[in-house]
Amino acid sequence: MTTTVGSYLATRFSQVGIENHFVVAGDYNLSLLDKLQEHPELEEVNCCNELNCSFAAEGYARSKGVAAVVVTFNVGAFSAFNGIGSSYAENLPVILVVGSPNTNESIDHNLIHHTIGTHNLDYEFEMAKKITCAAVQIKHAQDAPRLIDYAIRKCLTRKKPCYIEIPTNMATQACPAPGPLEGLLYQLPSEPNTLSKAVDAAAKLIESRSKPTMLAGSRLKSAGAEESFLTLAETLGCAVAVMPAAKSLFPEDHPQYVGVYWGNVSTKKADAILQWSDLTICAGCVFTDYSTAGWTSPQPAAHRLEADSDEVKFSGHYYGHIKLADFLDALTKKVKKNDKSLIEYRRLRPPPPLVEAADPSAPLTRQEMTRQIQGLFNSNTTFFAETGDSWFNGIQMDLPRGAKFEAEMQWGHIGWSIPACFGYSVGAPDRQIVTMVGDGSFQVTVQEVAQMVRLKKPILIFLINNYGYTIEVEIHDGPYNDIKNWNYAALIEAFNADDGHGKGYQVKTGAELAEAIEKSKTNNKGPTLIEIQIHRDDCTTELVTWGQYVALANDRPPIS
Ligand code: TPP
Repeated sequence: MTTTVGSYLATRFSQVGIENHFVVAGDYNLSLLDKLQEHPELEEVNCCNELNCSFAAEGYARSKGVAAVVVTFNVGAFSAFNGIGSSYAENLPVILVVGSPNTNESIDHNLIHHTIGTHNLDYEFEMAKKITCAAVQIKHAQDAPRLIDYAIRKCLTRKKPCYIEIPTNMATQACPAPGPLEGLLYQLPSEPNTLSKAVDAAAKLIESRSKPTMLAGSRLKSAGAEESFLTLAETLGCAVAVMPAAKSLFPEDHPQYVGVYWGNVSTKKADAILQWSDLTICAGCVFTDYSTAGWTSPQPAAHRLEADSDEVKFSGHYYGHIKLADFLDALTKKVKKNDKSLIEYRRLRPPPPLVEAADPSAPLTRQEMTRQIQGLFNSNTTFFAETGDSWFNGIQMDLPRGAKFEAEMQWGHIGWSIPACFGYSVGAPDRQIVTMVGDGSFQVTVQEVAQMVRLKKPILIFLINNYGYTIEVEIHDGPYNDIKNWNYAALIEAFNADDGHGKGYQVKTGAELAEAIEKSKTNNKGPTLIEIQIHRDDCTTELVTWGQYVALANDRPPIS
């Protein structure tokens, strides 16, 4: 049986669960886009530019587990590389497909458009190899099944992006038809002997310590180990914290939950109990300058048992080829209850802060704004927190069970949240999406609000207009942190044009914010943007503290 290269790719997309592919058209990918469109279960989603397109796919992968983005050679792909970097950093399987020049161009030694004007056209492929887990170029149609399957298999199993370059004259060429899907999804299981040795040694270590705790990291999600983590936690009965990028991966209403561990900007005194503990079982944790508040809070290595996606390590031990969920499940069967850290935490737990409603007619403050936004959350909410003070505002909010928190803390590209929440909503149309984004970030990717209007996405955007790059002000201030003010709410009318249903409101008091939120609830045919104007210096104290430590880490002189 034969098919075409384009249809082969379409079938594979559909088989792995992709229902929408994010695209920006260009002459090198048009025949491929036609082939993808022919597939009855695939729907194309157009984006305004390739940067946004790659972030939209990144967001879709957050809700659907996998995504695809299709762009054109060089001019499109170079912009998309930024979102692909994000997918790599954030452990998201995104398939980047690039339509490239006709295969005869290289043979004929021609110079062609959308290139840097050299005869060698392999440089994009070489660049892609550095930021994906698999990069392939399809130069002969007969090779397409092997190369496409190789790239997608790697992408799915490693939870990292891949790159597939398809020349413009290749999409319509005949190639063998796709084989069974199982061949694409097959993964090597944990190595049983190593698993058993790792679990024995880990159980012994836990038994030897008197006050263990647990810490969830962001890779818990990509490893599909959230349930296993929860079961181990309930068996141990100890205090459980999450890292900032892992917020919502452990239920916040759970009696063992002790808050977000983020060094000296932790919530609910999670830092006090983790530092008191003599062993923390870290699952899927990523320790960086940001997540350790400028290296001020790493726990001593002797107090850590680190279990990652496919390895386990702790003092004097290293075990590879072990899946995180397998390790946690097997460990659950070996450990005994030890709730000392939880009992101690209950002694030092701070009382919940009493946040009272502000005077409705007073100028709006950050605190009043977060109080009102918190009131919107339910078990169906996904909250997007953009890089900036939105991280700290978001981290401090309490999420009901089922609510999800999304942030891009490893890559940290300002502007990510707007296209990412759009892509996420395409993948999860029934979730209530609430996004908090600063004015500086919003200016980077604002165009994608137009796609929310086009697809009638009822996304609620809180745009925090504090007149500048406040997070940068706290890290290292200068005139470069000032930005041009915009009438953000008015932009929605421009995006609506003749047929849109987006709404934009500008609010300066608590009463105005409450009214705008109420109005947003009646708008289910498009996005609602609420521009919240607050004072330039009205930010979280945590941002200031964290900013100072990160600045100190950045400014360390070279070691001579
Ligand atoms: N460029 C990119 C693409 N990403 C970045 N993270 C930066 C620059 C550096 N940066 C980090 S935060 C930030 C900048 C410029 C400012 C964010 O400002 P805003 O969105 O207004 O949020 P606020 O700090 O005011 O909460």
